[in-house]
Amino acid sequence: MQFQRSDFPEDFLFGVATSSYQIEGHGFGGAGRTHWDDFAATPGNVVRAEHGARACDHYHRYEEDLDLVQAAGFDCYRFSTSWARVMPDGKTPNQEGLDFYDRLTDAMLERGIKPCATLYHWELPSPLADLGGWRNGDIAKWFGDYTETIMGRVGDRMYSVAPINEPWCVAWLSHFLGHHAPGLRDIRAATRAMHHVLLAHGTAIQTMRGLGMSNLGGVFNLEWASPADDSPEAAEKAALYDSIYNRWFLGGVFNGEYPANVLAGVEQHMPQGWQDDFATITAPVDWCGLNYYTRKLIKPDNTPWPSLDEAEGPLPKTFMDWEIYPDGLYKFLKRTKEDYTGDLPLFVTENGMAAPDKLTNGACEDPDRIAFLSAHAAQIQKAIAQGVPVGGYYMWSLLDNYEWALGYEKRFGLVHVDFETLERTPKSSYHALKGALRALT
Ligand code: GCO
Repeated sequence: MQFQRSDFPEDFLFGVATSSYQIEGHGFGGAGRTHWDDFAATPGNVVRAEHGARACDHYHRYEEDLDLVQAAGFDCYRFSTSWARVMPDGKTPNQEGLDFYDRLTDAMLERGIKPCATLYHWELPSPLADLGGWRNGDIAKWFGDYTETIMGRVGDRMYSVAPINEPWCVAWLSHFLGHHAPGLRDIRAATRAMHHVLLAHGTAIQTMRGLGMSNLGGVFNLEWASPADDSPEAAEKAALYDSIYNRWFLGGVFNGEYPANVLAGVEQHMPQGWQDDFATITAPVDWCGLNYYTRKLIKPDNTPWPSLDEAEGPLPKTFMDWEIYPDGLYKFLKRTKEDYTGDLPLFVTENGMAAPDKLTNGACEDPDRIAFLSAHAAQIQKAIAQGVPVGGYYMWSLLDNYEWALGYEKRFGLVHVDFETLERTPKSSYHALKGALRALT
């Protein structure tokens, strides 16, 4: 690694992230069916129709996995709780599920790891999907009830909590582009989901305040949009991409407004009285999390609004075919502070890359990942040097895992997982991080 702990402020936190459906093994512990199980069972949606029933079997192997988090020297473990494990029908508590998160929390604390929870990382219980899922405005209340149930059990031991992982993915990716569950391609459904996901976020924040909790935040995925050429049309399309992807969600939560260039097209689909919801959506948070992976080049095409066409970029790419653009992380940290969050601490809550990693003689060399993390860490240092209050850097991901519609072949882990034997093997990036994060003596 080209950085070490001492290059960052003294209280800067290093962490590693995972999510429930991607690693736990949803078939265990009495969890209920989710819309991801339904999506994956529909041919054509997911590579080889792979699903999360067993995944990394973290449900049974969490102690071994947390040993790895601890041994690397991470301060924080960003994990998620599954709504369908806690409430299989979306509404009724499942003791087995609550007990699991209780054990998991204590196992982190026993190892000196700070528990950083996310309450929704995409596994909507199928019975709630039957009721319209994110299209139904009642979801904010259902989500508030779920928040109360899970945080009523483990909230006293959380270091930090964010309600929703990546609202853009919950709404646009899943209801307009149709790439994630529930796989809809419907502008009205997408619009409602874009609003309801933020209403659910605010409702959960208020619920947790009611439980006396603090250190609550929001986690947003941001993608830098660059025009593919110098034309005004490309600039306009890139601005639209930026608004749909980034500004809608940050603007809603931090400024209580949606960008005009998106609202102009979707206002007709908004639920009645949507403006009144900003009182809840803007419930004050204590920090803001940014998930950052790549940028997009947006073409000046004539596709009907709001379709957006991407051009092939010239930069080196990861196994996801995503351009490696560390500058974007710096730009977002700076811009988020300037336009949305002011002095609020920012956290890079996800950053990492997929590679076709293989075991050779029991070892897994991933020099590209070491270079990727080093380059992004340098951009965080640059932002800090310029006065942006960045409080931590969390890598995606601890383990190779279920990469949603792309199944198990896109390996993001610092630790290699053999999906036949479930054996874990730390990659060279894990060892390099362990060296970089060694406590200063
Ligand atoms: C995401 C998700 C993860 C993905 C990762 C790589 O935040 O998009 O949190 O579930 O696996 O981002 O695509």
